[in-house]
Amino acid sequence: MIEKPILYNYFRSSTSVRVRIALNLKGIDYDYIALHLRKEEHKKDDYLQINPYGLLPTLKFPSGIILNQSLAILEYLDEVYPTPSILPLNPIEKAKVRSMAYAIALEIHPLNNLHVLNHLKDDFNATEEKIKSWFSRWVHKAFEPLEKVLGRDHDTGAYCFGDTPTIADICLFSQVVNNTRFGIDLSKYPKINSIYENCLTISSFQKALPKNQPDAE
Ligand SMILES: N[C@@H](CCC(=O)N[C@@H](CS)C(=O)NCC(=O)O)C(=O)O
Repeated sequence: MIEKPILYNYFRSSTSVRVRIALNLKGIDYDYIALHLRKEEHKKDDYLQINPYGLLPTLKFPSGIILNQSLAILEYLDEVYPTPSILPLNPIEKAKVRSMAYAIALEIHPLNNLHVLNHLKDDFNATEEKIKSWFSRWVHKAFEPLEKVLGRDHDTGAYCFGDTPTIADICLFSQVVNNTRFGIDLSKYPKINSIYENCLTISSFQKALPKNQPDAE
C-alpha cells in the first residue's frame, strides 16, 4: 500500500483529470490541493518550489517524493499498484496502448495548453475565434487517424484496447472532456464517442470529471 499522496491540480485541467482517474481506479486515497490556473496560482513561488516546471498536475508523497508529467505518474502508479492494470504487460500490446495515449497526450495537448493559447492571444493578437480554430485543428488532426485505428484494429473492444480501460482511454476521455469547453464537433467519431460513453459508466471516471471537484466553478 502506498502512502497517501497530495495531488496539486485544477478541476478543469485535462492532465489532472488523467491522474485523478488513475488514482480512483486504483482506489488510492489522496489529498486534493487546487491551484487556479487562470489566477496563475501555479506560477507562485510556493508551487514552483514543488514543481519548477510550473505545470499541473503534481503528485507529492509524504516521503518527499515528487512526481510530475501525468503519463509518468500513470505508469508509476500502475507499477507500484498493479491492480487493476491500466497498461498491458505484453510489450507489443503495451506499445499499442502507449501509441494511442501519445497520439493525444503528445500530439494534441502540448499545442492546446493554456500557455500556448495565451501566447497566441497576447503575442499574436489571436481572436477567440482564431484560438478556437487552432484548438480544434489539433484535435481533429489526431482524432481522425485515431478513429481509423480504433475502427481497423481487432484489439479495440469496449475501450481502446480490449474491454478494460487503459492509459489510452484515460487520455481519450480527458481530451473529450476538454473539447466540450471549446464546442468541438465530435459527431464524426463514433468509435471515440462510444469509448467515451463506456468510460462514463465507470465511477472512477465520473468522479474525476471537472464538475465533481471541490474547486469546480
Ligand atoms: N505534459 C504535461 C503537461 C502538463 C500541463 O501542461 N498542464 C496544464 C494543465 S492541463 C498546465 O499546468 N498549464 C499551465 C499553463 O499552461 O500555464 C503532463 O502531462 O502533465
